[in-house]
Amino acid sequence: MKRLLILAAVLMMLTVSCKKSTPQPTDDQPTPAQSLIARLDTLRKRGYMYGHQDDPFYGITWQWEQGRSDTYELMGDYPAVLGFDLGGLEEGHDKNLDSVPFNWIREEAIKHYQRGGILTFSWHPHNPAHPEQNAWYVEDTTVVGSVLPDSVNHELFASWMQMTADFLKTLKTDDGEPIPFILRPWHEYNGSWFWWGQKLCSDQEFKDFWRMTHDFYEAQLPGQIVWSCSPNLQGGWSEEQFLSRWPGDDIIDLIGEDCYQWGTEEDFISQTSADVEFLSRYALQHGKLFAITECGMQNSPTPDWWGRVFRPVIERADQPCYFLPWRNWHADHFGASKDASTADDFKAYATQAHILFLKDIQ
Ligand code: BMA
Repeated sequence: MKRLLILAAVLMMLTVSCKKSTPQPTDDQPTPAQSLIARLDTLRKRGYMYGHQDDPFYGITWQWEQGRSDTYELMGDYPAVLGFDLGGLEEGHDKNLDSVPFNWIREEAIKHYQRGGILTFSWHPHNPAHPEQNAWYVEDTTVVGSVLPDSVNHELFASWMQMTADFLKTLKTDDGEPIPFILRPWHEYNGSWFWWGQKLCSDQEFKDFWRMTHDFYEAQLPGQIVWSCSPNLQGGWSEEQFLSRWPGDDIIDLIGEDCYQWGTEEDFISQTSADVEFLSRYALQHGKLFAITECGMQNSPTPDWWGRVFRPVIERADQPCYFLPWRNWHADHFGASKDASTADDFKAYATQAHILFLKDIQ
């Protein structure tokens, strides 16, 4: 009898310890998106990361060569954040608007996540009221209104969102876990070069459009998306101006600044500094993250641009998470590369400022 009791006690202990070592999912387990937000929040206290659009597909002097990366060839490491664009999925194309095959995007995105990297997606869909025209077709100011629920182009636009959602659903680990990512739709909305831009819709239409987008994807990919809202360089915001098109604290996780130097260095420095101070402060006060979600200088004619012009600007921000130079497409290159005149300066800046690359966040 005594032996039996001991056996029963041992069995009970084993059952308890088995339960302990296999955590059961509970309602308060964070979603993949919440885990990514927490990770970004932890990382920004250590420094800011380097991101790059289309890094695995082409560089300044090469295109479509598997295994290459301008970032790796200059820095000996990959970007911490990789950016990809979904434009073209809505047309059922195999390649995006920049000729990158979607299957290859999926492959690189999954690979990057599995090696510890962070992903961000943008989407430049065609104009839904003029589907043969691209995202830059701005001759019609009724387009945003026309895709809202019950409006004439809603069904078509919902089918476009569905096609992109179906692609994003294929971002899974080998174990079938959904991969979290940052989604940055309707960016640069304070400019008027996209069909969702400032002069192309009313404040209310824009905010309704954002909320519709958010609610659609959250229903399709619940808890998988970190939402980024990124105005273009404004040159100083008033709170009233900013809030007039702010989609809402309840649906945005990360505020971005898209900022290129097209004009003079002085203007870039003063205007971008004013923006990042305002936006990063708003972000901190409202429990949001902040990043420079697109940036660069076309053709990089100024060899010390990164260290001398860009660095003081990003360092005016309160706890930026990352900066993401745009794609290294021919002469339109914006990011780090050994083939750019900015190579040495970028390397010195990245090293001195302890910018975080992939290995730093793994
Ligand atoms: C723009 C340019 C375009 C490109 C688009 C989406 O800034 O680089 O050539 O098609 O982004 O990547």
